[in-house]
Amino acid sequence: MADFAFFNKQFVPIAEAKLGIMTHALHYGTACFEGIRGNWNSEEQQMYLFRIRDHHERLKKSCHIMKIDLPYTADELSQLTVELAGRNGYQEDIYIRPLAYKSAQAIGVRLHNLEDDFLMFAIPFGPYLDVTKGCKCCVSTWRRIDDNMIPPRAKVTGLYVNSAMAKTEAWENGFDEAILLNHDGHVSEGSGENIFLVFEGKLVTPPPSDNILVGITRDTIMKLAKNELGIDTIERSIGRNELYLADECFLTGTAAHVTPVIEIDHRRVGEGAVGKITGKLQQLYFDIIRGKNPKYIDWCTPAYPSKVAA
Ligand code: PY5
Repeated sequence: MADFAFFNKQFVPIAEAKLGIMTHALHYGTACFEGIRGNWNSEEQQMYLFRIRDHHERLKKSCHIMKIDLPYTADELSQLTVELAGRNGYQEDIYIRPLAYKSAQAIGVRLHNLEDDFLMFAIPFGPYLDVTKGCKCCVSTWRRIDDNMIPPRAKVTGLYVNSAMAKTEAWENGFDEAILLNHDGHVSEGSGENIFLVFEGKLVTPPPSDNILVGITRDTIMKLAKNELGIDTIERSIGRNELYLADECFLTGTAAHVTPVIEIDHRRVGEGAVGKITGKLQQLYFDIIRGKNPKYIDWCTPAYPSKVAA
């Protein structure tokens, strides 16, 4: 079966979806994207797309900030996502990438007076970081970009140069992931993940004002911690030293799921293994994203509706 992409307002074989070399977004990073997971449930032979409407609502907000005209509602985008996954028919975990971009074949740094377009494709996608053993992080020498440079709340492609700088520096120095501080020196987030610390049984995570992307997984974890474990999350600025003193630490993101952090800057976090609260949240999260917890089934959209049990 050919893999399909949504491109130029229609579904086409992915090999036929090609962009011109003058595309504005390629030159200036003028595009907004999302990452959405489809999680394969082998018992049900079903693919569950996680929180698709929330992802598309965030995409709409990113486009608003970037003056990209995206002529679909969040519901229409969700419908297109289900259709894309259905046409591809994968029977394994996938990652869906919607991208709204300045499609004009034009030179000139600006946001105004340029055509926009939207594309979307899906690829098989396993774990992004080691969710079992956990990962080793460093504090990056690169600072998280400020709201007055490129709004971090928007998932703008150009913004990801900042993440790529930090990620590669971390990797070249033998770490799995980077933790970026903002301009005030407060902990902001990972290169592609939000960060949580555990102190005395409570969760602590940086507020949106510390230049984070307001993650959908972050929101999921805050709700699960509260509803299922009775644990509150405190949103407050975090100092670098707290990274070293936390009882537990984990990263959250669509790609990263819930990834335990076992070491930061060559210092053990807690016991240097997956923490108790981290482990519980991880288990809850993995069941929910595969549609195995009826209480949270509204977050999961089946990609193969014909297989939904009557
Ligand atoms: N922070 C940044 C900078 C991110 O890129 C992401 C997601 C998150 C936080 C977490 O957001 P959410 O929980 O809504 O996914 N990053 C993308 C992802 O699909 C790309 C990562 C390589 O996970």
